Amino acid sequence: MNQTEAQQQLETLRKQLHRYNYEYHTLDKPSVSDYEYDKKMRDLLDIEAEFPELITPDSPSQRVGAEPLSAFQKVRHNVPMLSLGNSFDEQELRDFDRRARQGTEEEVKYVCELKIDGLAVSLTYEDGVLVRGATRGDGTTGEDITVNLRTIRSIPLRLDSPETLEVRGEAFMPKKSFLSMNETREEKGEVPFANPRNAAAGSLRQLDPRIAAKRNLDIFLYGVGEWQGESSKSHSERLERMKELGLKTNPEWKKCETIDEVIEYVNSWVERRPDLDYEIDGIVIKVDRLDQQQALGFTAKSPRWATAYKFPAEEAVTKLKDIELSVGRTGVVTPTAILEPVQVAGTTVQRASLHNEDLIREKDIRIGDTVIIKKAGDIIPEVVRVLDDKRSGEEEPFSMPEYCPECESKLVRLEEEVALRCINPNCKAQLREGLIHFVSRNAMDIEGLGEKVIAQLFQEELIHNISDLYKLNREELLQLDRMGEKSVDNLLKAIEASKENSLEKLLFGLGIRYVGTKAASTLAQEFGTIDSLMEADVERLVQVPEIGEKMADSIARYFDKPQVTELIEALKQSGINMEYKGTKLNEGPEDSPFKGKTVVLTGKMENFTRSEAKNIVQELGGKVTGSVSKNTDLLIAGEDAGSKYSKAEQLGVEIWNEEEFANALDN
Ligand code: 1X8
Repeated sequence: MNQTEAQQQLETLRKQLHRYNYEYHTLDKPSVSDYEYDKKMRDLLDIEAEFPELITPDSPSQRVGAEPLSAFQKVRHNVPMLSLGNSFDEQELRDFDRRARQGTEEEVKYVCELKIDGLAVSLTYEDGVLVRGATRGDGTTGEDITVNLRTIRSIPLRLDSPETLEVRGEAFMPKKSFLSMNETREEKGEVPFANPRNAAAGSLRQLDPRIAAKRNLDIFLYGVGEWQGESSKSHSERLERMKELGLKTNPEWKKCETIDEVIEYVNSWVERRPDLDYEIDGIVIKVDRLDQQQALGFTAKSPRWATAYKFPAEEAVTKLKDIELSVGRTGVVTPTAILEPVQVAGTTVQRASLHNEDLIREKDIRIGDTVIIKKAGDIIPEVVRVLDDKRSGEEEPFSMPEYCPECESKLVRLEEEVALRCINPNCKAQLREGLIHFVSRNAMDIEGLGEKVIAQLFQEELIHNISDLYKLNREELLQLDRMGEKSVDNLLKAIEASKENSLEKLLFGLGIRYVGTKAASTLAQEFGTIDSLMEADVERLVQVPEIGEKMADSIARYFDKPQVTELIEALKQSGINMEYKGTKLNEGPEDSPFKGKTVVLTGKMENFTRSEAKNIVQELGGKVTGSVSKNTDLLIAGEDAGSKYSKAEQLGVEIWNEEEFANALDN
């Protein structure tokens, strides 16, 4: 066989194997026996062994890479991978529907899909060839786990058309595979995985792809990050098109014309859920039309055009052994129930937050009680109620202490709050919790500094506040339990790297009351440096779109504190970046009518779609927001404008019609 013949044979074999693979793993409908498949694969391997120069990355022989990696590379998602807002009951679904209809000012149809309980991943295809697979990570940056994802047989290495796109989906371990794998693990004396999701995540986090290859993982793809030349107009069209390309989509999705149909779909799955061979934790509801999705847009965390309905939580009965107190970063003292360990929804639960004293009173929870617990949103354990008839009389009522369990200063109850707070700014617990927040993913993102390590750092008095973090040295860290040379080196690297973070990460990390990630970004963009933010007074702060009075007040008061000024100074001394590094808001041309203005769009226009109008305003330096407030400079109203119009009139906001908008553009 010469090279040309080999090339031809390889192409034929690869096409056939690709097809068989797709039929078996994606359609679940094999057309040939395992024997025939194996034989073709052997032929392919033989030819590739003879002509290694003809091996391509999308060859069916190339699922398992040869060598383990030493680490995963970070991957930035071009389009962030967001999480979904939750709905827990029918009313919340109806609220979602109402917001969608009000936001679009149109009728809205939905697509309902199963919410797979696995690991969110992204797959990038260039000209139809799989080039990258990544984890969601924090939504902005994930890890490149291409080598592991390639081992999942339902992931095509090549699409049926040379498309360039990034699709998203959920990798998971089928229940059957999970049960048999755990059986084997237990036989071998290995620790079993707690649930299929952990098993899937653990498998994909292995540096050696041979491990993932053995784990029998699967995938359902359900969304698109980017798609060059995409023609779909709706999410349902997208799902159809993805399937045509050979991407595995979940077959159970349904188009629903009304929220009542959505609710019916949701209820039907509450019952059918146990029959599936994979775990689902809810139903995802998405606005079908893509133009409506675009009009609804996003909050800081999630799309406004989708929601995740979470199934009611599983409950369990256990004993409440004790109530422990902890002090949070804002000084709030929270009681936590210590429970007899019990399995709920796939994990062992031994603690549950009791929130505050009022709640303990209300539910009459006593130490020694038998209680029902559940996981709210299937994640956070809580005590539902006490089983009174199980009482022996020995149970002890609980009352909150008068003094801080950490620093012993007197606790106070601030006006209108149920919480008790420690207001000692030097309380060790608050500083410790503040540091835990400071290093967390959305804040300074310092990996390797877990809660246990931080607790030790305070215990050993190696750290007294946030700025001490940047003064830690190797020797000090090596003293700590479970910190070897390698973890210490990695930690020091992570601390060093965090100095280069853009300003918004620091702002969020400082833990200023009411300042979440979105506000931190807005402030960083608006002020550019921490110095100019610190100079801003409340009056200046409220001029920033989306910064309300309460937040402005909190920010100004925060930076007024001498210990804060000292902290910022110390952080500067340690070389922490205090500038915004992201792209500046588009400032637009000097003579733009929208420059620096906050604009709201409403109603239907004849010559512009909502998103065209939005893009134009943004290009010209305007900021488009969703609702009218006193910060709004201009409302552009098309036909059938509703409540936004009357609100703008009330507030005396300038209002333009389509003609005035078009004229402004002409000028
Ligand atoms: C997460 C999930 C989505 C879907 C299914 N399972 C999930 N775990 C779906 O859309 N069918 S969407 C999603 C997200 O956007 N975070």
